[in-house]
Amino acid sequence: MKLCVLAFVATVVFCACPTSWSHYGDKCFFLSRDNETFADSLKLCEVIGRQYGRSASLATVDDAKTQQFLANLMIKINSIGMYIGLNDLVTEGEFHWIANGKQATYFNWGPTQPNNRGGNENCVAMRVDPVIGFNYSWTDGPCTVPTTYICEMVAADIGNLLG
Ligand SMILES: *[C@@H]1O[C@H](CO)[C@@H](O)[C@H](O)[C@H]1NC(C)=O
Ligand SMILES: *[C@@H]1O[C@H](CO)[C@@H](O)[C@H](O)[C@H]1NC(C)=O
Ligand SMILES: [Ca+2]
Repeated sequence: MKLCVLAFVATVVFCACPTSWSHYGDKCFFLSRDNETFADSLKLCEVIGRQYGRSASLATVDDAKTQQFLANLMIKINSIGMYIGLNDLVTEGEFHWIANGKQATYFNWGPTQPNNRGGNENCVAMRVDPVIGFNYSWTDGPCTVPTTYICEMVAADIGNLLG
């Protein structure tokens, strides 16, 4: 659902989220088409956010409803893998959300994940691979593998615009 306010005087439409972003809760989400490393994904989210004067990051998926919302967006574009903002780059096995620094409490790991394979898997993606049981569930992978990614930023407060 797109939440917009039409200001008749100026005939300008203010939307909670820009075109091509999806509104959920108090956030806007964007699914990339380009494949980037985890670090470049984060940088590009930040760059895109600045273009809207907002602070953007890689997506925080901290409950089952957000997981479901993002899975449904991935279905629409036939995506089979996207970085989210979860990583254990600082301390092995301790997963933090990059947007707010908080340690994760909700997880949706796929089978045998996270396994830190080769001692080198610190960045998390939502993955689809029915053969091995991944249904938008999470895998830790090497941060250098280029993958599409999901950005988030705060939705504009339409309530404030209305006064
Ligand atoms: C991104 O990677 C996927 C999987 O390897 C590939 O199918 C897709 O074409 C790539 N997208 C772009 C824009 O290069
Ligand atoms: C896979 O996930 C999607 C999105 O959450 C859901 O609609 C579908 O029922 C799931 N499929 C299986 C086999 O669990
Ligand atoms: Ca790891």
